[in-house]
Amino acid sequence: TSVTHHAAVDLGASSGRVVLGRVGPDTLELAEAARFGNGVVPLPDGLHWNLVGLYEQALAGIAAAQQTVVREAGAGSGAGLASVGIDSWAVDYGLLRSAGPGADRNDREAMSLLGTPFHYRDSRTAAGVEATHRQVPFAELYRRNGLQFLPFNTLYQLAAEPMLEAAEQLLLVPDLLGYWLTGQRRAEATNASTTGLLDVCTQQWDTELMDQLGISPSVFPEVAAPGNTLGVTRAELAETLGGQHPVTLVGSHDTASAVVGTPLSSPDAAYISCGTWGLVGLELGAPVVTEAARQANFTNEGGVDDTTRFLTNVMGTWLLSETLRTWARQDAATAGASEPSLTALLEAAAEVPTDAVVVFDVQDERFVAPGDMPARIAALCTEQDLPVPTTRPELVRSIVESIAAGFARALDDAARLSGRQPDAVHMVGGGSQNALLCQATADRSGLPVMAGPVEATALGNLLIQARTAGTLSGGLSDLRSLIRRSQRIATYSPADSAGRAREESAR
Ligand code: LFR
Repeated sequence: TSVTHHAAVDLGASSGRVVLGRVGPDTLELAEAARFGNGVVPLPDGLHWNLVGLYEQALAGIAAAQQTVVREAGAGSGAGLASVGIDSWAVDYGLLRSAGPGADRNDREAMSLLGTPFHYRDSRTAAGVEATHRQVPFAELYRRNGLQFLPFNTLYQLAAEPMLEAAEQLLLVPDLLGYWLTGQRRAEATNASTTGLLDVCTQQWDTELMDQLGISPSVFPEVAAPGNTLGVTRAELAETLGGQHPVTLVGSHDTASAVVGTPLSSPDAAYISCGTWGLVGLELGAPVVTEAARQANFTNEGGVDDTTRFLTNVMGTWLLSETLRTWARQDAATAGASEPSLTALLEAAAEVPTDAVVVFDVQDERFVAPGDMPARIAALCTEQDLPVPTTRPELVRSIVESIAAGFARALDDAARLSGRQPDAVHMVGGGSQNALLCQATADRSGLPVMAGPVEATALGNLLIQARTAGTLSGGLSDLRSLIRRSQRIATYSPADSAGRAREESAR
């Protein structure tokens, strides 16, 4: 049969999902098997993730996907998932060490998790940044790893990691879930590129850099490229998962899968993968590790099929969601108040007159940690002699326009630094559903915005699985043409150029 079924486990910072894909040369259909919340877990020693909980949700989602496939084909048909693939946010990790002898354990080499993995928004990394740059200045780091400065890059976290000494192995989040599922340990290449410890040219571990930083190279498993098979789900899980399924390495950094799932209209087209973060940039054939790129804080992350993701992190929907969380908390203290809804707020925000819009710098560091964003925005505006947005719709509109201004600047930088001239920008991910943000991005960048698909990350994950299974073939542009044929994409034209066109035709 030419159609195969695959389950994509896609974990974002604020929600996770398991998506069932039916894929064939002319077929690309998605069905959500599970969706669950994710977020910051505050503990006395800092901010963490609940990774064991996410693993449990992933298991339930894979099981549900398998059941759907079996039900639709009819029991006894032998139908089932052809594979599973996992992606998540980058940089974060779990540390492991040998579990030691255990009489009932099947796997004699089993490893135990050491401690509770930290959330990259935890502030302990600040000390790690200083310690690291004292040993290797940022300019040299950039030459070696090609990575933009983000205070939470794995190498900085490790410089502030008390548990590292005791660890025998480090696995990034999708690799850790892959280990729990299959018992096999690898470092998937696209995500490994976000650690700061991968050589930007060879895409292999930079053991010399590790030595300089006092990090033992032995904690890192072998790097493996997407498109390889990690293993098969453990026999112990067969009852839960309705059998044993191959686990395929996909672009396990969610942004790498999102770029695969972006139907780029031309080699020069730019993209914005917009969720919690807005990742703004271009797909290139080789890294750009210039002084100008370093100063503009552009990163060269590894992409699927040896591409380079030349991009920069801009504030995404995090500022909006934290603002809504703050208001919900405040309203809960007021009897009779209802939960503020994003849809209603965005509708009201669209009516705010432009002279009430305040554009502020969304890249300000104070917005990284969770908390009261309306208060932090007000403080920033006051410091910079900007008017403070007064009503909720004004603030929401100002946030959206400020994010769009950040996107437009990053698009300009991407063009300047790469020498490419983008003729369109693709907005994918949750942010592509925000019409106000799409239009503002078109207006402020002067480029048409092609919005969608929302589930670009899950799509990119599924397409690499299907290609690995032999259902699809070809390069990224072949895979993307299937997206173009099957998914709905909306276009937002920049107001300015529309206005100019009208003026010109009136003359
Ligand atoms: C997006 C993302 C970004 C990365 C950030 C932190 O979900 O993966 O690419 O910089 O999260 O891991």
